[in-house]
Amino acid sequence: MINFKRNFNSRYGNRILTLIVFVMGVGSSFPIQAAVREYWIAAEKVFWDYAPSSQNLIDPDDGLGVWGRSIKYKKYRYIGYTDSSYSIPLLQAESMGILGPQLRGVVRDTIVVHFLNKTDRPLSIHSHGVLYSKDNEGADGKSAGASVPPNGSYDYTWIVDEAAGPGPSDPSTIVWLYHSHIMTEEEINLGLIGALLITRKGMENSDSDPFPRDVDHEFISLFMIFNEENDEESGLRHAVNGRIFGNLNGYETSIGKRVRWHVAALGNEQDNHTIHWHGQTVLDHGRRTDVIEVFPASMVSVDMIPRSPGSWLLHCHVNDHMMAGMSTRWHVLP
Ligand SMILES: [Cu+2]
Repeated sequence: MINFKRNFNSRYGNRILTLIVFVMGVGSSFPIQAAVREYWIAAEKVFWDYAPSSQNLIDPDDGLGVWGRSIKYKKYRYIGYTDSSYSIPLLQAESMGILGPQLRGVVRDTIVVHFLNKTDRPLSIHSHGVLYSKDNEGADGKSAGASVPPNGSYDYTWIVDEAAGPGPSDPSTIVWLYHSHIMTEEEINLGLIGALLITRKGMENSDSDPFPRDVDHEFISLFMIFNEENDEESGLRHAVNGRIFGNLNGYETSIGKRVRWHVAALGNEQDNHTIHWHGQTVLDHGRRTDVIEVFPASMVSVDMIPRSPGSWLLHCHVNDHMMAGMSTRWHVLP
């Protein structure tokens, strides 16, 4: 595999390079496209707190119920770093919670993810949406990137072709999930999950800033029930980005801003969620609504321009999930 490391010295974990080279996969080759965005991601064991306030911040009088018997667990996470020293973590918005680093690309880019497995079990990174050779799939058998052993590393190369970007009816950015894909269900439940945003070519702010120029704030919301104790109700954590009962902070915007929500779900058959915003409607591919339906591994991007100031609920509208804490607030300043 091509080693780009010496070409970069990035403090931001996202540098571009103009170059045309070829990646040779097993039985296939893809041209690397003009801009290369580099990321350094380590998988690490962490303690995760589903409710750092130890309170039900939605209905304080109700407390955390059976779902609060334990709120801290050993989890595994993808942690982003600025460079190959894996010493300085990337800054990450508080609202992203347990999610891995926010990856971004623009159509025609190439994304190179340098993965270092600092845990005690083999892991991988498999991304939805992008173009990859078998060795860059991060899944399925014995190909090179399918299983990275403890203390091992691997460089994944993903091509952001037209088919990885927004379609004709999509907004200027769309969301893809990435996750580990060996014991997939276990690894997702452990917390090895993140999101990749792809911007339509020409809608990026600049070559170095892939953020879409027609949006002021982008938020990611992963609705997922983590199973901590053999499917016992008291062991289920009905979470938004890994936080329960209003403990996810950082969804902050203001009146008139152009806000895009990238909503996704993961998990099992109970992870059928109906995401509801109070105070505001969203535009979902031309359809006006204030509830978005997601199934496990669904990914959808919707837009809004907040019209009413306040701290508003954002919650799953499935009764059992709502009662179990799948709820937080988003804040609209005047
Ligand atoms: Cu739900």
